[in-house]
Amino acid sequence: MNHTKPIYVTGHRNPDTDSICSAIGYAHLKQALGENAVPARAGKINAETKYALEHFKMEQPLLLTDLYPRVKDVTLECKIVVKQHDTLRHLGEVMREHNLKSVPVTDSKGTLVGIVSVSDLAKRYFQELGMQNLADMRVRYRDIIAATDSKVIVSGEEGDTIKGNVRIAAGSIKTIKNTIGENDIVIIGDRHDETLIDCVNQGISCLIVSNNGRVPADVIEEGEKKGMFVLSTPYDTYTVARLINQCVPIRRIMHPDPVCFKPMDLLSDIKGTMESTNYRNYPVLENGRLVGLVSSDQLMVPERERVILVDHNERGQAVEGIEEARVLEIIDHHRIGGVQTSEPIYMHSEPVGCTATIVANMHWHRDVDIPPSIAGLLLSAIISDTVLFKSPTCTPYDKKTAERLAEIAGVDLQEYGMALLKAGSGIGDMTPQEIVKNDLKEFNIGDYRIIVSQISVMDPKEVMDIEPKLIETMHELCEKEGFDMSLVMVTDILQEATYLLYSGSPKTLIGEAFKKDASGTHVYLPGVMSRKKQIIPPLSEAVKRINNN
Ligand SMILES: [Mn+2]
Repeated sequence: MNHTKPIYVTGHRNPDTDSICSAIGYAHLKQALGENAVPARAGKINAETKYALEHFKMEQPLLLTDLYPRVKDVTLECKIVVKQHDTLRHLGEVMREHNLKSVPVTDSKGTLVGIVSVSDLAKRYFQELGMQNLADMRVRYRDIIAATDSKVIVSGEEGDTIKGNVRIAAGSIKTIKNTIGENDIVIIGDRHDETLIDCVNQGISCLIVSNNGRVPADVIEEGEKKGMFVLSTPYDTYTVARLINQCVPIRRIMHPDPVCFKPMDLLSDIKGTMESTNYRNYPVLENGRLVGLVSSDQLMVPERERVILVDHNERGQAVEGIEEARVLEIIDHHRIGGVQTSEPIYMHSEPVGCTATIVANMHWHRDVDIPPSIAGLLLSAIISDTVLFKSPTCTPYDKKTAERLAEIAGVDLQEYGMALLKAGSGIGDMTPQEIVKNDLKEFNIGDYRIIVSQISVMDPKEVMDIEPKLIETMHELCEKEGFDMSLVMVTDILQEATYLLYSGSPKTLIGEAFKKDASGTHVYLPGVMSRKKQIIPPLSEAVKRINNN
């Protein structure tokens, strides 16, 4: 399998700054090591990340909505097309030369008008016994001339399609006169009697003399007068007749208006159409332009997208369709949430404050320089994940890495750090839905499906003022998506504390986990800033205790 497609490096859904910046940073490392890696994102960029990208003049990574295999993933490039007015002879040559089973057919402007297959050609071969109907097939004289390698002794009206029937002049003159009629195309051998001129005088449109036969002067003279074709071919009569049959334009045997697909069609969506139509190949069109073919055989084994996950490892947090993709590597700093792969993978997990810390040091361990703009992004991720080193998840390693990155990026750590956090801290014009879904992660804890969102603010009052509205939205979200609980962490960066809002059941879980009175809609947790270190572990422990009782 040749890997022309890139490896996507992506963070989790509802991406935070670490998920975006570590994807960019790790893709940079892979590229530097010679791999075709492309940074991607599994969702919309938040205000804080936007600030970082703009500050360091970096582009947003490519949006990956899902990893389900699409038509574009199995489309074969198609360089060979035939024109609808080309002959079957040309088609046969093209198919033989390129070993093709089907060929798309275009008009003279290059627009797709049909598709033609080997079986169409075979069908035509068995039908060609009745040669007389060639007139209906709109065969052109010039194609006959080319196909039979004829020398044009007298030229009739070029560009015309043939009108009469194709006849072989054989036997007595009487028989011949009885068989041929006006406008016919007559194939004749090298005869030394009056047959040739007699044929011309029947008002035929084309006389083809086989075996390079002699053409008498009176035939040429009369032919010119009548404005008909007189041709001389090196082939014998039988061969000429067969070659004329191959002059039928492709248009006559192709499938017009073929079933076409678009590059972004999901393979799962086109399977049914393929089964019901049962063709071998289908053209793929993008904006009406032919981009390739998709074969029904390929559908069975599409090449899976290759991805590297950064800043997450749980399926529920990964981009949709991850089960259809091949995960090559995981670079992360979260709990291992039940990873299962079908083959060995590279996994780099460290209990540090930020994925970007791991990514930066991987560069240095491999002697790969980090450009200032990427250093700036990795730094932004560390500031964001550790809330400027205040989060309990922050390690001295994160701090040391951040200091080194700040130097490369040429920014003042404290000054830039506060500006970044401030950019991401206001709720601005966010709707309750957007707040509830901000940096949302799904966790399976015991038998419970729990979603935990987090919003970091300088002034929690702004969010807590609309608490009833948020609780209502959280309740609706649980009902709609089937979650047991929805939690929202409203984290006060300055006070280093979190208001934990909750909706759903069992509410006893909150009281059990945080040893607080959980009869209301939120608990206040001083010193709590980290979801993965201070929210998820106590919830897991509480679920275990509840289950044991
Ligand atoms: Mn992270």
